[in-house]
Amino acid sequence: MVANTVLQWPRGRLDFSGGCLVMGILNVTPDSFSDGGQFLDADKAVAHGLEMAAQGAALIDVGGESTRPGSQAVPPAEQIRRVVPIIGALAERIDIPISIDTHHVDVARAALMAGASILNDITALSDRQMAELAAQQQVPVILMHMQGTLATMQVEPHYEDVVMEVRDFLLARGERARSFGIARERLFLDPGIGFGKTLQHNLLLLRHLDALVATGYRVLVGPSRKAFLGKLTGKEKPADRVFGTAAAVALCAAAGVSIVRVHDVGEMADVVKVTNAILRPS
Ligand code: PMM
Repeated sequence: MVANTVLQWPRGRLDFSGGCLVMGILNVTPDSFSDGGQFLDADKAVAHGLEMAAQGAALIDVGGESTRPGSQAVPPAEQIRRVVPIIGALAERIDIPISIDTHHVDVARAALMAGASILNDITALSDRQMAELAAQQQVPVILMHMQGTLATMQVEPHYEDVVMEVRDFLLARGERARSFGIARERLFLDPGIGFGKTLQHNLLLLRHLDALVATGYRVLVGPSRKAFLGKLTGKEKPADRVFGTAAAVALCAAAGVSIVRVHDVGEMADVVKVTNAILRPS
């Protein structure tokens, strides 16, 4: 089991010995479902990244394309234009790792050159060039499950057994990544909350995170402000879903998840601190 150890790679380090860590989300997009448009201005984006680092983020995830259901694809050149200056400015000023949220190899390469050191790929290395890049650059990779494509994923998602199907898909992608030479300890499995899932599917995946944790891979989960929380609480505005997010984050930390991907870093850093302390009395 690697989950509770220190992960070290040539350009970064993450210490999981105290339990779950917080990843802060920095979407440099006009249309992300919860924070779209807020951080398109480069200065504001960098300031927000610095703020999240100060609030306790262990890493920052930068993305230049919205992944909301049915969203417009953003050409790689435009994604690069959005994210590279921000990654460069942040990498100069913070010493926590920066991940790039993209499934385009050109964006990934440009981001790694600018100072990112983790790949967050919602297509779980579907493009073999991404796998080759990750292996060559020796960076950790987040492998996320999605049913269908961004355009189709929320059109009647269907599973016989969502927990086992998501686990088996991620295990197969983990094996595939390893066949490219990416070390097991550098891979994170992510069930992809909201990506081709109904409310019930999301709840089942969160209820049975042990099935993913038991694989021995580290696990990352992104429940933050998502629509399933709105359905449960009646909160229509994503920014009003902070307490709902907190419930999911506490349960993720308790289930042995290594990283939670969140918007509200200050609040979730507290949630994780308390949960970790209850689980691991010193
Ligand atoms: N969710 C979103 C975007 N990227 N990446 C990973 N690994 N896991 C997620 O759950 C995930 C992701 C969509 O949420 P956002 O628009 O708030 O970033």
